[in-house]
Amino acid sequence: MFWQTTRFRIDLAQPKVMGIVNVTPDSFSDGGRYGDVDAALAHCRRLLSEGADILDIGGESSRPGAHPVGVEEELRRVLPVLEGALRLGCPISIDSAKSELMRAALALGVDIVNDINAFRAPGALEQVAAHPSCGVCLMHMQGEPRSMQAEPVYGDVVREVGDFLVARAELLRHAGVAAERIVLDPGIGFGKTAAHNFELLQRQDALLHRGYPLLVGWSRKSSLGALTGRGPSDRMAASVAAALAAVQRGAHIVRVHDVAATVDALKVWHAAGLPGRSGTIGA
Ligand code: 8Y4
Repeated sequence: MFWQTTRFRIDLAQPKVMGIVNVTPDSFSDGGRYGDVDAALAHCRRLLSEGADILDIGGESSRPGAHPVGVEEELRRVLPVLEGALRLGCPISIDSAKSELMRAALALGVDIVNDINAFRAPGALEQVAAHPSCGVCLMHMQGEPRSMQAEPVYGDVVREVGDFLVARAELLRHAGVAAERIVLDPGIGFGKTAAHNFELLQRQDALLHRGYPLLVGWSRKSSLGALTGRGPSDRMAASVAAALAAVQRGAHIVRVHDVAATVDALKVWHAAGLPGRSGTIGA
């Protein structure tokens, strides 16, 4: 299985690690001066040296309760970092739900658009449909970031998430986006209780029989805190365990903060030759 992106056709026979690069004021900020860009690019290089296969660069916090950022501000934060990151020789993903950001990032040559809103914003679908080859990640979210954790309700969360993702994928395909460009993501933590999230992990195989590769992001999320009683900065072991469980259950790409630890764990998992991932050792 492959993921077609702008510059790279990514082989998903082995699980891939997407490293998270947040370009928000609380991450690499000296108040918007050039130091922010340098710090973000230094972080990119570090994640690559640790074994990241893809870098996901975003300028808006999508944590529960976070307030939306204006387009101009997001462009100002993210574009200089994207420009530098595109010279690092690895696939670069833009984490944004805004069509203006997508247009600017695709014009720079970005490889993947990762949209937590699955291209539901006005003009978003048109941006990727107009591009000949960029990769897209469609993520499920119930509600919107500001209010999504208020009272998430599902009948069957796995079925509803799967049906939504396949419907969005079909819409993109009808708009001209080739199937090989599309990856699905259940959106762990986005309008879901801890119980919903763990059910999505336990029954993750049900999201694989749809023919599209699966990307999953458990890294440092609050469901892991609910289980371990630990805060966001102390969830690395839980995050690595969740990433391994997701890969064991067939995930093709894991989105993580702690690249070095995840890559180490995947090496051991691979050497253990466990079945799973289509039943083939290492496949
Ligand atoms: C601590 C740190 C606690 C970060 C929570 C968080 C996903 C994603 C996010 C995901 C895809 C996050 C942009 C949320 N999560 N994109 N983005 N899949 N495709 N929260 O699961 O990391 S941001």
